[in-house]
Amino acid sequence: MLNKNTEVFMACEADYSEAQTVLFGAPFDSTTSYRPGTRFGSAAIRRESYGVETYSPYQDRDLEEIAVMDSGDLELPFGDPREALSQIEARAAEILADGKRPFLIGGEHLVTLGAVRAAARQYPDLHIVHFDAHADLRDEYLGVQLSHACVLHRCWELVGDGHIHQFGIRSGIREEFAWGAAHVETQKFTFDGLEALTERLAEKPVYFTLDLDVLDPSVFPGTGTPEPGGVSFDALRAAATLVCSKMNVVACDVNELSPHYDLSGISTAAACKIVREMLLALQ
Ligand SMILES: [Mn+2]
Repeated sequence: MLNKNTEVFMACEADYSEAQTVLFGAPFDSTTSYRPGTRFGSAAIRRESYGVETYSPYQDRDLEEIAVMDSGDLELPFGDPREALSQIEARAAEILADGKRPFLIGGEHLVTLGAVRAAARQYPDLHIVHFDAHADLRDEYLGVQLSHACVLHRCWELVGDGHIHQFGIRSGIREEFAWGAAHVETQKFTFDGLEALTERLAEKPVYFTLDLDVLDPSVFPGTGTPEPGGVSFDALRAAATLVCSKMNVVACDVNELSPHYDLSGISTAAACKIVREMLLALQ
């Protein structure tokens, strides 16, 4: 008997009823400030996942042994961030309401705001752990508030002071860092302090947002705003595993892969491997 060709992230074939984590893609890049292309990120990650193993030698766990569902990509309207965000919010809210964990794959970083809106409504004491090269704390960029350059400022409006914890940040304007010093916690350049944060947040509900451009462009050139001086793949893998295994991550996302800027495919492979490690650590 022949079966329909329905592509999912490798081994993420659980039924919705049994899945604890539910993947969905948001192929949206309308506010990207420099080089667009992240709309192709989620599909590339899904397709290229078959190039890496389901088994993790780091964690001695296998995706075949856990229940994850891949619910596919949303069909988002390009050029309308408000409508796109409301569709992302609705999908995340549905998954959260069913007692499951949404795992969003971008798309540009603005997509995070949709999922954070849903998570903050369900968990009023929500904390956000944010890995990125960029502070993303501007109030507006070129006169626009719904921009990927402003996404963490928009999230701050939902979760408040002291609830955003940034790591790896190495780019922004002076005013962003000054504003951030009063409202969020920012660890520049590294993941120093992450282990202490896992203890401080203990059982607090956490939204984990991972902008892959926190990686050095030498290992992750496939992104719209590459920023030299980033962390190594292994440092990111260890840090993301720590967050997902030690914190109470109620929702998360991986964003800003722009696969066409890296014809070697290494960036997409790195993204696939990080998603695998996160899925395994979340269980
Ligand atoms: Mn970034």
